[in-house]
Amino acid sequence: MKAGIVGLPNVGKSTLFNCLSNAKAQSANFPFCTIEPNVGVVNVPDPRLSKLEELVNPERVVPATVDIVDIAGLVKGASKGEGLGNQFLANIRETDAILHVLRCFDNDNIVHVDNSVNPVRDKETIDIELQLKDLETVEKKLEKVKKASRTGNKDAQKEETVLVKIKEALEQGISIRAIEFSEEDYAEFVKPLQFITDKPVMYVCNVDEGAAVSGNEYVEQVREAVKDENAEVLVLAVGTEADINELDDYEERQMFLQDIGLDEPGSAKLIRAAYKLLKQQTYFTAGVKEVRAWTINIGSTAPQAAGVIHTDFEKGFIRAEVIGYEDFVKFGSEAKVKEAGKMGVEGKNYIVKDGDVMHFLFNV
Ligand SMILES: Nc1nc2c(ncn2[C@@H]2O[C@H](COP(=O)(O)OP(=O)(O)OP(=O)(O)O)[C@@H](O)[C@H]2O)c(=O)[nH]1
Ligand SMILES: [Mg+2]
Repeated sequence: MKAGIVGLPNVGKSTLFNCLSNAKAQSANFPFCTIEPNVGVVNVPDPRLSKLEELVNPERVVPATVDIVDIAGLVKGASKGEGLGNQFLANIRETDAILHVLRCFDNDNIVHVDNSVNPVRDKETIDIELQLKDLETVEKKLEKVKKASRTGNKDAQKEETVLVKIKEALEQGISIRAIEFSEEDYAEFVKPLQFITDKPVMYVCNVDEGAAVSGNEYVEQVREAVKDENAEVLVLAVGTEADINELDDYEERQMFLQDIGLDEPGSAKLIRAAYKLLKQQTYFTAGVKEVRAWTINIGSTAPQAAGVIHTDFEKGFIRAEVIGYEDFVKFGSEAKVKEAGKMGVEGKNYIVKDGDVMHFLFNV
């Protein structure tokens, strides 16, 4: 699972990527600086992990990670090959969620491809290109389905109805994620087409230092424009955070953050939000050798969770010993939780909860 950073050229996507990842992407003040996507494996900051470390005192601690991809900027006409065109659209299609970066800062020295700062217009420009690309996909599919549907094929007729609904919505500038489908229709006809505007989205407003805490007028405009989308809007002073990141010393970085009014980097919030957007959650293993955060899809069963550690754990799954994170902290150790009778023993149908501390028993 990976989240892609998407937006107009020169709005700060690669600068943001560099705040998140140790893999350094090239960033510069000219449009289309990025061509090939930059991929980074980013640690997910999780205060629970530090707490478990404190309690267990393990040899090492391994955080959860999320993959973030920095993608080339896109411009009006991209769906028809303008700018870097179709190539970057393919890069977006390969992601599972979109982090849409909007320029919300004034600065005459930083080129804006449309010559003025207007995040709502910019968002629409991007949306339209993505919608046009999806329109192309749905029209191609519709052509095939119509042939089958004319011969009286019932399934094809059902599919045609769904595809027409999608086509009409896209033509009105509505993204596919906003359309309602029945569960079966969605699974059978919509999901396999991997539409770009069906991917979950989050907006990242790139502001200047002074607006890092409470945003600015541009951010308000964005909030107003997306209020019906049920999408998160995150405010981040990308340029400032990139500068802070350059500092080697942790204390010094904290001091700078406090100076601009933050207790943790906005990029940490963004990583956690991206993780959630990808519908990922964490369970922990807490042994003296290693305290570790493991990533699973929300809704995973205990055997599926075990399978993330090793496929044998899933195949040979017998049962799981489960301690809720809050209980682990409250009682302070696995032994004390057991003593208090708060450790669960769960079978193969158990749905893992976020923060569960787990121990698997299995056959090989
Ligand atoms: N003042 C200011 N400049 C910024 C900020 N974020 C990025 N920049 C500058 O804007 C320019 C473009 O940043 P990039 O991160 O390369 O932009 P991009 O979106 O990756 O651009 P493309 O790869 O060309 O699509 C660089 O000169 C950055 O230093 C910001 O928050 N404030
Ligand atoms: Mg870039």
